[in-house]
Amino acid sequence: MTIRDAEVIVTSPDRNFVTLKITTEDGVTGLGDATLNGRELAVVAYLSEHVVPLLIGADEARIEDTWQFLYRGAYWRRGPVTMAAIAAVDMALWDIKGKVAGLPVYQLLGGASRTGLLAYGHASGKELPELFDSVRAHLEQGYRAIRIQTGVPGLHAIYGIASQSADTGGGTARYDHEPARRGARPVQEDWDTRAYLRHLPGVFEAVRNEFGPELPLLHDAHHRSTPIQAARLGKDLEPYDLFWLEDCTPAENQEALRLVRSHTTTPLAIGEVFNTAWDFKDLIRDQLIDYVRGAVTHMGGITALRKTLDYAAMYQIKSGMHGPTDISPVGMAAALHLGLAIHNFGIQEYMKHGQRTDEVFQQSFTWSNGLLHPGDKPGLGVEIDLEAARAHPYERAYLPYNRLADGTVHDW
Ligand code: EZ4
Ligand code: CO
Repeated sequence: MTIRDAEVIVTSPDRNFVTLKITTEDGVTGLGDATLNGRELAVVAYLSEHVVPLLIGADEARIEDTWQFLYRGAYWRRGPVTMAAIAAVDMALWDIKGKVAGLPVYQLLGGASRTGLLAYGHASGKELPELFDSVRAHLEQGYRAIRIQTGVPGLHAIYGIASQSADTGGGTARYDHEPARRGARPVQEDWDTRAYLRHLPGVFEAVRNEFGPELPLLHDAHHRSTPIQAARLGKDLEPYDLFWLEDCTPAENQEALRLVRSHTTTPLAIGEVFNTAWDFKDLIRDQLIDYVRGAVTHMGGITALRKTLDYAAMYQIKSGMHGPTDISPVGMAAALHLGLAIHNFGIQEYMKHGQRTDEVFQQSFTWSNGLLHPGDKPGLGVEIDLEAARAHPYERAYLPYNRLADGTVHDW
């Protein structure tokens, strides 16, 4: 068989998604997620102009070779746009291989290492009562692990706090946070790290008092602290036994994690903005992190993230794959197949997509008793309804950004 066609599909049911659909001469189709939140059309251009022409006539069975050809052959390596494009091709080829074999992708990766994947959801609230309601709502939905984000006194709009009036497709309020907003310009939010550091430990104390010691709790610091501030945060949160503290410092300066690590035993997770194994290499080798946050969609696909996670396994470092709603149902399915197969699975981030998204993408993964499972359909188990996709054309959307009180742009 060879590849007959490759189509780049842009759709915006609840938010923008970029999907690659590869079709073989025998009519087998495979899907890959290429969504890069807020910069979607850059990946569309990379795929359409530079990758699709190379795929036509290629052998879809050669997944590793295609990955190496697209990565090394371009000369210009790494970067979120390139790696999201390669990821989409890689996922689509695994989807095809599964369909040809009549097996779900996790079987091709070695079979299930567990019965299901522990998932965490996003609880948030500006004040404690709203936060507690949000935690309760997540527990009722079956979540067994919960990320806690909260308002900070004096700050008007900050990361991770849901707008409960947001209509996300089902028409119902939701407590989790989707940061991208449609519009001509990014929304501006506020930040003050000292106010945050004073406030957050008390929030975790209140949550522990209300919900007890067992519930795994997570927190995303979203790259906002300096190394010494992050060290203090990790130390101050130790009594509340976090599952992890995520992205405590900006990702570029990896040495920062050494300083944080020397001060705290709070487990550290990092890497949702990383895009290759090399971004993780030193952090893994020096045991400066506990969880790899890379997404299949942003790390160059199943092929590349598998290698990174196998390396991490040698150091008892586990997966914590990025799974917000800007990972499409296709990217989520790829994460679930990989997570089910590897031994060093840690936890999977899981925010439910809205109803419109579920109409465009027919998914076969299941969610019960707090555990996700990719299902047993051949391939990734996701199909796209092209007519439904066409009904939701692209709309420009941006992630927000931050300014301090004096107007300085701060890390987001
Ligand atoms: O801000 O997915 O852990 N999850 C996160 C997300 C990210 C968005 C960026 O595209 O940090 O909410
Ligand atoms: Co994050």
